[in-house]
Amino acid sequence: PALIRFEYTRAFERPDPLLPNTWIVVRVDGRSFHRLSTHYSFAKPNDIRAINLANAAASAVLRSLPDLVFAYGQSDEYSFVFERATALFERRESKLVSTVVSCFTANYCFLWDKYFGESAEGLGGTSPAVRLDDGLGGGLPTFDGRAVCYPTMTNLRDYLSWRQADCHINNLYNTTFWAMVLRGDMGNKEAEEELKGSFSKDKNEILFSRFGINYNNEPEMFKKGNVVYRDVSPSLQSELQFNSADNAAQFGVLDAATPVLSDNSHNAATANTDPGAPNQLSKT
Ligand code: DGT
Ligand code: MG
Ligand code: MG
Ligand code: MG
Ligand code: MG
Repeated sequence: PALIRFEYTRAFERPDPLLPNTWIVVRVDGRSFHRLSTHYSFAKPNDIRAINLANAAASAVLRSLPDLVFAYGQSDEYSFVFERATALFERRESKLVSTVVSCFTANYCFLWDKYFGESAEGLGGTSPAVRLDDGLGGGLPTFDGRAVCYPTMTNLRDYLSWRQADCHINNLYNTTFWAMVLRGDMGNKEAEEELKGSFSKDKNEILFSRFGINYNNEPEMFKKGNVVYRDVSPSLQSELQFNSADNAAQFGVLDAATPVLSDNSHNAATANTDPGAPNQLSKT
């Protein structure tokens, strides 16, 4: 019978179990969000609607996958951390990654209207001709995903600090760049030129002296990113060094300005890492 005759094709599938006894991190990242953020007129440099939407989608992912303990998000990415001992899907990489990406994407699209509102352009709501042509898959947000295993808590914490340092550096650059362009009436090129090779203190100085902005007073969620977490054990919380003082935030979406990883991990990760000018938003 057909079942027997064709069943051999199953042997072509490759096993892909992830290393046991390690922290599995699945990071999703928006596809072409530079274009998507322009297409939907995201506020620059931070659109609070997009941040809240990503937090809500991440929260739904944690609700759907009980083995996830923690998630950290910034820009168009979110990192999901599985319990070290998880046996979900026998730790098969393709199952874990595809399930997280799919769950996040589905919720992100489903919740779009709730966060972007009726007034904003609906998701994919452009004319069919534009939709076919816009290189955005019909205007629908999509995400890629990857899994990485971290053997020690230090490695895991350093990974999160790395993503947070990325957030900090980009946000400081973008905040300064857009202040110069939108409030200082500089051209994109001109602002880019001036920021080339600049250090953190230079950007802080530009913000303060020209625009009266004290970067330290910018919203925490812009400077540090966002966390969503289950009711994890106090020991894990303290090992990860994230602030859990706000109980209302537990397993919820951190809509308000909320400290995430501790200042220690933040500073440790960013102390030597300001190479000057990542050009994230400079071409818009
Ligand atoms: P990819 O990931 O290789 O498909 O390409 P992109 O374009 O997604 O690049 P990526 O992920 O390195 O950078 C994220 C982009 O999303 C970056 O251009 C900034 C943009 N973005 C993220 N959040 C916001 C926001 O809140 N407001 C604005 N205006 N842009 C944002
Ligand atoms: Mg990318
Ligand atoms: Mg992206
Ligand atoms: Mg990204
Ligand atoms: Mg099935």
